[in-house]
Amino acid sequence: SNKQFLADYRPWPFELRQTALEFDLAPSATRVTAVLDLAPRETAADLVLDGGKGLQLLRLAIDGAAPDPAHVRRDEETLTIAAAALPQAAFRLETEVEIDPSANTAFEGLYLSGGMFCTQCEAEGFRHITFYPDRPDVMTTFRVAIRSELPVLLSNGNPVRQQPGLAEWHDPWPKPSYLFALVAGDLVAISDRFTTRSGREVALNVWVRPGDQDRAGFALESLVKSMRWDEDVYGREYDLDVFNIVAVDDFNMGAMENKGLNIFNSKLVLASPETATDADYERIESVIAHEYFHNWTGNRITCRDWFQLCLKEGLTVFRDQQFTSDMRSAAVKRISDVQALRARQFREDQGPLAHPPRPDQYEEINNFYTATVYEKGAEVIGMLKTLVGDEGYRAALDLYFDRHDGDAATIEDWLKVFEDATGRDLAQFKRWYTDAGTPRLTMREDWVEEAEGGTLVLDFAQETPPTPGQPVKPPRVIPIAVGLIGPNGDEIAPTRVLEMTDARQGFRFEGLGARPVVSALRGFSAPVMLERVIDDATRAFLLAHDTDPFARWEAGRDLALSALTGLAQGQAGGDGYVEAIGRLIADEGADPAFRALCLNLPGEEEIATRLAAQGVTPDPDAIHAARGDLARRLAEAHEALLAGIYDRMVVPGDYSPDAAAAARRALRIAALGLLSRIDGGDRAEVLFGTAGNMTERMAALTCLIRRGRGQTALRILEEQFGDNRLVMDKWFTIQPMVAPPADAVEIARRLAKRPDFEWQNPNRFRALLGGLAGNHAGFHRADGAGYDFTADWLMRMDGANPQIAARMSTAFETWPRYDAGRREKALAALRRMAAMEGISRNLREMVSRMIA
Ligand code: B3K
Ligand code: ZN
Repeated sequence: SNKQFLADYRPWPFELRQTALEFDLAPSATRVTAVLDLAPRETAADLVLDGGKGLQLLRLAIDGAAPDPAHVRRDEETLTIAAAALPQAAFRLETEVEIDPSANTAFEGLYLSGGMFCTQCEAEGFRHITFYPDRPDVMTTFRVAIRSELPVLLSNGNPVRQQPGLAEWHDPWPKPSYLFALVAGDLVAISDRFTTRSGREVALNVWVRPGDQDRAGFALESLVKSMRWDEDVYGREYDLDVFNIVAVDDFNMGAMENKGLNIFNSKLVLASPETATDADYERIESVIAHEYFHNWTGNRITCRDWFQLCLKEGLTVFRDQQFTSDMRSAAVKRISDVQALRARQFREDQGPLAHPPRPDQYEEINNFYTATVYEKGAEVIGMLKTLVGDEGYRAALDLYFDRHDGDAATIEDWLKVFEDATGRDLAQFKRWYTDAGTPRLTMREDWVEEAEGGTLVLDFAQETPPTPGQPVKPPRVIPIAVGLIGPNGDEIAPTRVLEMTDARQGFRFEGLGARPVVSALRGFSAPVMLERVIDDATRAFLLAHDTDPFARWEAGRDLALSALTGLAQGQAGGDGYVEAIGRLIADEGADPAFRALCLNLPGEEEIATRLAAQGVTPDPDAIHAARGDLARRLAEAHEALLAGIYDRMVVPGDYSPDAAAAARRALRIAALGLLSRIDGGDRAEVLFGTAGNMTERMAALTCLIRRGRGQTALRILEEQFGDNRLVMDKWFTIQPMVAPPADAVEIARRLAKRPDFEWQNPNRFRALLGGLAGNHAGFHRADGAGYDFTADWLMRMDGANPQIAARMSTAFETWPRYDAGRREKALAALRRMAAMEGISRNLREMVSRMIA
């Protein structure tokens, strides 16, 4: 196999002093000339350059002369020039290659999307453009010339020359090849200006296809907010004269932080009230921020090697989460981040794909852009900040920027700045980076009544189940934020952070009057699964009184999950939950967004995950029925309250995507979702016909489909938006996702036959296959039809775009938790994929890890 190991890291034996590139663009025959100024660091090293199969080498020269062919070796992935053919001192290497962007269906390297040239180089796409040391620790300045008749020609850095048919760009900031970008097309910009704190004038442009300008404004505003925030909160300024963002329709992921030229999936740029939901707006704002923040955490300071990916991704996610908390509601943001972490990262950690935030081996690095590297990577930084405090964090970050600007750094470098800035020893803390798995934290309470008042002892035990390749897990440092609430509902001890370092550890709270109720793991202070003995009455008490919004929400969540896991196993229950929710939604003083979060029942996948963590085999059909049942009971019990909310939470005036308006809509549609279980869908039908915004229309459509009366609305949406790709992606997703489980596969099959199922477009493919995978009981249909349908499409996609096939294969990652019948069918599908002739390295690695 092609496995790479962290332990094998060696610096590149050459110094690269500058890179000059020249592109002659043509759809099927683009010429790329690369001039690399090199110098050997060690004597007698061969020069090994990365270069994919698609590069046709036309010319090779060292200091102007062709080397002796006997010293040049080409294989499928590299071009090697023997040390014997290299000068002892600085030399200039020149190559010219021809590539075919029109044949590039993998969307990695230089490719075409709707007639426009664009690039995606992270992680290892640059080697499909030219021969190069395509590794993040080789950083240099770039000069780029682009020849093309297309009107807009962009690359990184500052423009040097713009004339018809030619543009030249210079990027003065040394960067690795993965941050290179080029765009050429018939584009228009909406523009603004930004003056940095120290007075640099920056031109801001969001480039879109003609006609899309009126949907790009929100992205541009989000950029300005991000630039200001990074100055205010981290003291980080922008460092070029222009900042360009380009929207493209064919893109493998969300967006890319190329220096000065961010390239975005169009779904993360284009938004209007009629086409985008509140969630879309919030996501656009946070991804624009994320990519912008990479300018410092990723670009100015990059990663030494790809094992260190969470150095830039975990930190940048942490920063974008802070940004969104500041722009919107911190409480709501924290709760939704935890929900997402559990849905994606805990799921990953529980299954065969578990890996540490800093893996130490991989076959295909693109398979490691995961929830563990990103979201858990961010959680680890949150814990660090909790442990060292806000000031310690700020001092460490200042030191990080100071010490490592211009570096390709490591997790060791990162931890060292925290140690140096705060004096703390982080040796044990480092396990969060190197060990996989979600710790199970058990809490036991002991109350000792004494003469001068009682003592509460909290006993914690931590244990992390084995993960692939890591059978034994030593204890970690776990910051546990705890508060105490008195019997009358008043907080009697404010939040205190307990630092657990041992496998078992007790903490005492002395001099207490009466026995308090413990609010544990406030703010979700560590990414662990907390288990405690607690009854429904205490949970309801916390839901009513906890002062920590996360812990308060969590109490309600726990009530719901204990009801649902019981119901899914044929037990009775749920009355306590129904009652507690009634009190909460009647509380007009509570934040509408918070009430909405409490009203939304846990999804079926989350219920399955909870059952699996308890050692119970989840039954998808029973889970589906249990959830439907509890939703109906909630609606019946609180019909009048919910109807009142639905009628009152109308947002007056023009649509605005701000947090307050979005919160009212969220509560309104949460009420609608429940009411539609008992009103036959009548309210939803009215709302679909009258709402002026996509948030409410999609919510209404969901209810209608669930009630089996979505056909008319689906037809209307298609008539209105048939030529809008982003809306039609939603249309493709919602049908298999919300359909009754028994119908989901047939619906997906029928949709896949439509001419507008342009499966090579990643968004469209993800819409359909992701929609089906999002229907828990539908995907896990007992006869294996969901598995087979998905596997067939993954194999087809693998031939065109291995990254997308591999990414979507994670639909299977939970297979070991189900019953023998389902396991056998899922495994058969995985084996069928593994046996496919010509399978990509990407998909092969994923399926073999899942089968192992
Ligand atoms: N750094 C890119 C992700 C690249 C994914 C390559 N397979 C976007 C981001 O995290 O900001
Ligand atoms: Zn990122």
